[in-house]
Amino acid sequence: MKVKDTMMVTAEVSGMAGAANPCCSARSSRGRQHWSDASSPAHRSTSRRCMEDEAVYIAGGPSFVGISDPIISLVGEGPKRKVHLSPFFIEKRAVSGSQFRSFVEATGYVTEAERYGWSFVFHLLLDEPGRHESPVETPWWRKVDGACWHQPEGPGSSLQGREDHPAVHISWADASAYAHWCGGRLPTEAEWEFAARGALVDPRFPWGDEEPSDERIFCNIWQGQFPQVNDAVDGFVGTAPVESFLPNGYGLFNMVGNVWEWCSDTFKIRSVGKVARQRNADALRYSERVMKGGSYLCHISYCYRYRIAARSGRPADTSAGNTGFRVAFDQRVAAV
Ligand SMILES: [Ca+2]
Ligand SMILES: [Cu+2]
Repeated sequence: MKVKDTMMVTAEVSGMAGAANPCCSARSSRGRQHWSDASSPAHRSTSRRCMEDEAVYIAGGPSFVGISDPIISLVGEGPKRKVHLSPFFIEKRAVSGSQFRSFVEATGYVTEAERYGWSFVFHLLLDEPGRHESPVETPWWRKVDGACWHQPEGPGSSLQGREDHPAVHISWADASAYAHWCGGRLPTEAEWEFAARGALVDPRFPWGDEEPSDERIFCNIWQGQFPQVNDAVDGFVGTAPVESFLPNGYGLFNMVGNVWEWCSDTFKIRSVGKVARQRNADALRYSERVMKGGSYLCHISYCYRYRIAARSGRPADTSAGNTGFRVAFDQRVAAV
């Protein structure tokens, strides 16, 4: 299918010293404006594949979302607001490539990256990055034909040897379809934050307040000079297995770093400022959804988004090599 490419990229302006602070997540809107029919008939499958022990019970109760002193402004980290959460379950790990393969094999689901015929791949992961187009404002992304969940760097690549890494090049609709198939749904942003805190009172990170360093490694982010030199002191230039590093207090792995995780919420900034209103208008226009957790491309100097309160809004049909998801459930789903 020939797809009208409406790839567009915007930089988000940060409140950090007034410097531009674009997000490491890719941004695309590929012409699709309607989402209710985005999933294939697989969406309606009643197959239940999620193992009972893959999700943990979260009691919920009085909680909050956001922070009162946003570090990156104009993306809606604040204000801190009270919420009340019903009990829910959330998976310990992001959905892996092999789990996503089971879904595709059972249902024949075709992802949006496959339907559109391309997805974004980080330039250092490509043998010949110069062969591919890049968005002007985020030149580290390359638009790679054929890149999708089962060939993350495009034709010639595969999941071999990294089946336990998170499924990537997953759009919001793809993630939602998988979640419904296994009897769940995407978590809300408030649920995601509650889960990420791991029973700590109000930590910056899932492990507490300690900033990661080359000596103290808690998650898969960027080390070195973004976007050209990744020292990979944490062991990973790209994705890490879904069960890497220590889990948080609830037993959840990689809530920050590794891959961005889609949430169910539509993206909105709670502010009446002019810039926020413009941003919200764009978000509405492009059916943007919330992503949480940052990715293997985050770095404090550039994209300080491996914090629990950090967020990003992206058009729902965006897919990239650093975007995945995990599933939440309202009730325990028995393994089949
Ligand atoms: Ca890394
Ligand atoms: Cu980032």
